[in-house]
Amino acid sequence: MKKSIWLSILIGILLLISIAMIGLWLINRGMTPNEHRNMDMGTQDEVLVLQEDKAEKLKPLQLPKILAPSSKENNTTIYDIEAKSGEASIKSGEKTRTLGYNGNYLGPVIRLQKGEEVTFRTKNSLDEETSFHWHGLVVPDDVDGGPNQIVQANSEKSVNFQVSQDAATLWFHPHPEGKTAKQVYEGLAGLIYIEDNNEKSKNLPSDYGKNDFPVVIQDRNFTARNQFDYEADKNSDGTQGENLVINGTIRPYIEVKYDRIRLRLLNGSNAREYKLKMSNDTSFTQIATDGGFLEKPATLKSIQLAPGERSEIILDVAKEKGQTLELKDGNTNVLTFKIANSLLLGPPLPKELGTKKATKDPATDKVEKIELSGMGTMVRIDGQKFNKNRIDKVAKQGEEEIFEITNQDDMMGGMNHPFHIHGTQFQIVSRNGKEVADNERGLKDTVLIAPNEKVQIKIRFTQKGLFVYHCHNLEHEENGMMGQINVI
Ligand SMILES: [Cu+2]
Repeated sequence: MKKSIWLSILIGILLLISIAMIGLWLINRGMTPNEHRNMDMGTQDEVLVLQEDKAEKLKPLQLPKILAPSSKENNTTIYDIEAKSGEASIKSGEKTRTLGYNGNYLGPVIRLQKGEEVTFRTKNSLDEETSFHWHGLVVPDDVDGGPNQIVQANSEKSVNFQVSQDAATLWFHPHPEGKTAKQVYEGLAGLIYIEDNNEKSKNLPSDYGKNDFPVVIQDRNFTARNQFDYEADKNSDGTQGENLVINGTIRPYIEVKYDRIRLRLLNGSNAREYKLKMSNDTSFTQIATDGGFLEKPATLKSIQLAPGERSEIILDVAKEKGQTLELKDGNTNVLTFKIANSLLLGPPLPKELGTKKATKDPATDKVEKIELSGMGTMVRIDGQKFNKNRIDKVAKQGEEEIFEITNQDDMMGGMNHPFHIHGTQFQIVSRNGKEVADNERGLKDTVLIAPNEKVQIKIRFTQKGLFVYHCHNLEHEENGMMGQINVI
C-alpha cells in the first residue's frame, strides 16, 4: 500500500516536470533572440550578443553599384532613386524579403561633386508612405526629406539643390514618423559620396572597390526561414540583431592588393554601437568624421561608431603581406582582409586634410540648451515628445550658436543617445567642459552622448526652414525623441 502511494507521488512529480518543460519549450520555440531580450528589463547593459554564423562561408564583400546619372539637362545632373521591395540572398537557403533603393537590399552609392546642381527624382514603389532623407547633406528643408516631406505610396517627388559642402561620406534613408525604424531595418539605406578638388589634391585611396571600400555595418536577426521579422524583434530601447550584415553580406572578406586601403564606415544599425579594432591590435588612421575630413590624420587603435555616424579610416597593411586580418567589434569579426603577397604601392598619406578644428572658446555667447532624458517609451527631449505641429526652437540663418546638450540619467541609469541634427554640420567643442580628442573634432551631424554627459557643439545653419533633431537610436526616435527647429 505504502509503496503504491510513493509510486503515485513520484509519477505525479515527473508529470508536473514534463508539463513545465513542454511549456517552456513551446514558449521558447517561437521566440526570436530579441523577444527573449524584450522579456527582460531593458537597461543599456542589455545588449544582444553578436554571434558569428560559422555555417555561412566567408564571401566577398558586396559592393553597392555607383548610381549613374539618368540624364543631364542644362547644368543639372538628374538621378532616379526608387524605394521598392525585393528579395535578397543574404543567408544560404531561402531568400530574404527585403526593401532596397533601385535594387533588392540597401541602395547604390550616389557620387556628387561639390558645386554641381543636382535633381533627385524619387519614387516610392512601396505599399506605404516613406520619405527620402539625405543624412548629413546641407540642403533646404523641402529637400531634406525629414518627417514633413512624406512621399505617399506609388508617388514621386523631385528635389533640386546645389551641392554646397566639402567632400564627405553621407548616407540616405527613410524618415516617415512611425515607420523609419522598420523601413531601415528591412533594407532602406544607401551612401552618398561628395567629392571636391581638395580631396583630389590629397591623393587618398579613391579607386572604388579596389582601395576605397564602402562598409555599411548593420545587425539583423533572421527567422528559421531566413526572414526579417521586425515586429517580433522590435525593442523600445533599440532593435538589435545577433548577426552582423555588412553591405548585405554575412561574413564578408576583401582581397587587399594595395598597401593602403580606405574604409568608409557607416553604422547603419537601428541601435547597436560598435567599437572597432584590428585583430592584430595594430593602429589605423582616421581621416574623416560624419561631415568631412579631419584637420590632420589621427592615429587610433580603436574607434567607436554610434548609429548614424560615419568614419573614414585608412589601413596600412604593408607589413602584413600574405596575412589574413580582421576588423573586429569585441570578439566578433566584422570584415576579413586577405592580404596579397605583393602589394601595389600608393602615395603616402598627406599631413593636412581639411576642416579646421573648432576652438574651445566660442565666438558667441548664445547657448541653446537641449535636454535628453528617459529610456524605452519614456524618452523625451526637453521634457516633451515629438509633435510635428509644434516648433521647439528657432535659429537665425548664418548665425553661429552653441548648443549644450545634456543627457539626464534616471533611476534606471539612463542610456547613450546618438543625437542627430538635420540641415547642417556642427563641431564638438567640449564634453563635460573638456576638449575632445582630435579624431572627434571634424564636422559632425551625429554625436553620441552618454548618461550624465554635457556636450557643447558649435553650430550654424546655412539653410532656412524647419529641420528636425532627434536621437538616432531609431526606436527612440519612433518613441518621440525628436524636436523641430525653425531656421529663419
Ligand atoms: Cu536615444
